Amino acid sequence: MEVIDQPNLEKLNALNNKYVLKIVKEFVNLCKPSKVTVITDTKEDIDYVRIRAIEVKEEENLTLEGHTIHYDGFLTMSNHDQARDKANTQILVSKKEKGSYPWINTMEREKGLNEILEIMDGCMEGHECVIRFFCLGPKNSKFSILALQLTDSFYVAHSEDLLYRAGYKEFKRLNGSNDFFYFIHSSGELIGDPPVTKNLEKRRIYVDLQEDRVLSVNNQYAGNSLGLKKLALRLAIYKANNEDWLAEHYFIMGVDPKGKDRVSYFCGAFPSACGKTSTAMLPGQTIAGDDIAYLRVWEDGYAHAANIERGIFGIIKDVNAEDDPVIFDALTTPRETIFSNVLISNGTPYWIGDGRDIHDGGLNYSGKWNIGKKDEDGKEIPHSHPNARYTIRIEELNNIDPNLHNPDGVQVHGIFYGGRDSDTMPPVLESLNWEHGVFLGASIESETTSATLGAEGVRSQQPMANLDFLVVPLGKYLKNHQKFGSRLKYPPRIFSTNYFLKNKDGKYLNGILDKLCWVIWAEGRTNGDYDAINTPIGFIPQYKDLKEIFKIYLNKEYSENDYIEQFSIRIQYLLEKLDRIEAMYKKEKNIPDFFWRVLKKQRSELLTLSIKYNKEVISPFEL
Ligand code: SPV
Ligand code: MN
Repeated sequence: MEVIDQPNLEKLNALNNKYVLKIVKEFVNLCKPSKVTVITDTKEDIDYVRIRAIEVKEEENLTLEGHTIHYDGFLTMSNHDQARDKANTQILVSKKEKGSYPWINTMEREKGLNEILEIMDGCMEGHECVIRFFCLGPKNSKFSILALQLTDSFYVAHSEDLLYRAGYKEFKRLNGSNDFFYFIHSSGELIGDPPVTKNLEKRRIYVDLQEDRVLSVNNQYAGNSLGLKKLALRLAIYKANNEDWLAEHYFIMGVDPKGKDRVSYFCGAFPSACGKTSTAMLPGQTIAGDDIAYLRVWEDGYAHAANIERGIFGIIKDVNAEDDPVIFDALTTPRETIFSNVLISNGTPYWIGDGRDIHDGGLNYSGKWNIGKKDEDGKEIPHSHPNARYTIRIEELNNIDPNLHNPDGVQVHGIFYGGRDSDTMPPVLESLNWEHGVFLGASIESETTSATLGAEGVRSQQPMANLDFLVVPLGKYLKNHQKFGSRLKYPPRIFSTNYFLKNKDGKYLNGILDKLCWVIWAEGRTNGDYDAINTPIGFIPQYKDLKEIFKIYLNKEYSENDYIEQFSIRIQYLLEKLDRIEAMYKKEKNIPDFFWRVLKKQRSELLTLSIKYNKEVISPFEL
């Protein structure tokens, strides 16, 4: 490996880990970078990554100190690298398993490896490859999993620095063990200025469960490229479901109700672009994580959760001073921040829904941009991509939760599941028990958004908002959830939320900050503060409690009419939803019995209700 000079080799050798050396040798020989640089946990090494990202033009400095812009590849509005590529993300499995799970892209391992290793042959030619070491989860804790990343993208290496905990020292503590995940990434051949992936048609992300590794090539978008994000989540889901813990698409937040001397921790899973980060960032509350958490059964009888990350890769669309004041403030003040795929004019970033008039002119992911610019297919190119993002450290925020790095994680009191649902589920509801809660999570539906490639606005089932990342059969995943709860003395209460309910005229029934009120109600429920109305679909809030919460937290008059519109039980819609859920789950063998039990009970109780009241929509005041 003559591409590694002596000082870099010494950094590798100091780890005393033959397995690390073997991986480095194998992939340096295959990918053929012109230079290899090893990044330890020192400031000097970390600064080097940031400086090189600018030098190689993967990022460019903006006016505010610490702000940079990065672009991902773009050809047209439907052919680009601005979102996760589901079709080319494959789980490598045995011949026998291939095609046996309806929701998982599977490929025969040998075939997949042959294909991707061929694409990766020489993929780093002319590039510098960086080797980075990280720790998923707090260091020195039951949650920690170590991760090794090789990449020829300084944007990827820099993003990981903002998003993950440095782990070179942790690797030293491994004492030569091979117990870690590893990720090989290459942007592949680059084109243009700024340089972006040229061969998007050869983009591949192959998950090799057998070796605890993911190989990713010909992409830059973080959801495809960053090993530690959604690629590691897939490996962790496999591990968790074959052990006894959970690896989930959860935020973690501390909920701090006014005038009550306590903070209760909540997790929450929402499909992309359904209000997940803005829930975790609600004013007056604290954020301990915005995307991925590991949960374990703890000695105190609670589930404990830890954020595997330490930063946020958030959707920037609709972040403005009014609706997301905390994030907006963070993004408009100097601090280390990577903007991606937004419009830049005179060193200032602009994005959709930023509360300003659309700025005409500047540079965006399509190059030089003006209002009205169209792609090759005649489709209008928005100034900022709907899935444009920002990357920051949670430590930069003043709403950071003090337990972000606690090796014991936090005690989980409640879990939210939500989707983008315009007509069926009420804004908030509490499950009847743990199994019913697992059912609630398993039956999230959501109208698709711009966070993945493909059509927008199509309703799909999104169990636990984790289906995109599932690598074990759904039945096994649900069973693991059920068992997890049954081992807890105090299982978290489970809540479903829906921020997207609309009236007959297609108008949203809730303001963007109303979600604070649902969160406060849920927190109160976990502490016995509020009674609730028992319905076939779960416990719903009483009007008087919401009226008070809206007044205290938003200074808003919450009317009886609002309540009736939002919390009426829409029997026909709910029954149709059950039919869709049943049809989906019937496609999979070995769905646990409890799931069917809950579904049948809910259907028969809804039918009984509709007969009793002889109507399809029942006001909560009548229940
Ligand atoms: C999501 O889409 O759920 C994200 C961003 O958190 S990505 O990294 O693309 O997964
Ligand atoms: Mn996510």
